[in-house]
Amino acid sequence: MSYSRKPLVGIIMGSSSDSRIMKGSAEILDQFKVRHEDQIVSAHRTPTRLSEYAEHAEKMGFKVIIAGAGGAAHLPGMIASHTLIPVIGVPILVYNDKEEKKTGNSKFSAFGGLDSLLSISEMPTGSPVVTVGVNKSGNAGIYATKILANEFPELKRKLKTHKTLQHESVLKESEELKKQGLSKFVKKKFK
Ligand code: RP5
Repeated sequence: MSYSRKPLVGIIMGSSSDSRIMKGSAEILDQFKVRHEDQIVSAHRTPTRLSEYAEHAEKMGFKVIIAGAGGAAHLPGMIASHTLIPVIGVPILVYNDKEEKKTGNSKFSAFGGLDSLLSISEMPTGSPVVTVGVNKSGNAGIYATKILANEFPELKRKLKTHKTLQHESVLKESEELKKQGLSKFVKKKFK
């Protein structure tokens, strides 16, 4: 079976407010041509959907779930407790875009994303969620691809190329930095 024939990754988020951060996962998976299905499942507002979604994910044959949430982020942990599918949690810092639309003020998590990070990573023994850094949804996409690469050798090859490109881009930037000197480099790059 090819990894691009049907969705192998389920991306879920607690609110549409999380979508601009969570799109980072989708972009990486698209880059690797890994199909994904994206949904909103709120642990607090739609609690019964949690178990329904877990059943759906198993029926669909997802191999990984990427779950993002902000604040008291229960979604990744609760989904993990409902399924054997590995869950990657994305703690989200900026949230409540809806508030921003209404009032012009964006509402940030009171503890700068640490609330969400700890809620997701500090799962009790026996129900783990692998957690990426705050807002680092792209890393969740890469990690999901790495899990799939155990089964699909072509993805392993693509990940190797991805690593090589990263290496080359650092070397290229370092060459420019060396040639131009630090002051010129910063002026040019961040003007
Ligand atoms: C969490 O509450 C969501 O994951 C989101 O990060 C946060 C705020 O959601 P909204 O009030 O903007 O819908 O459950």
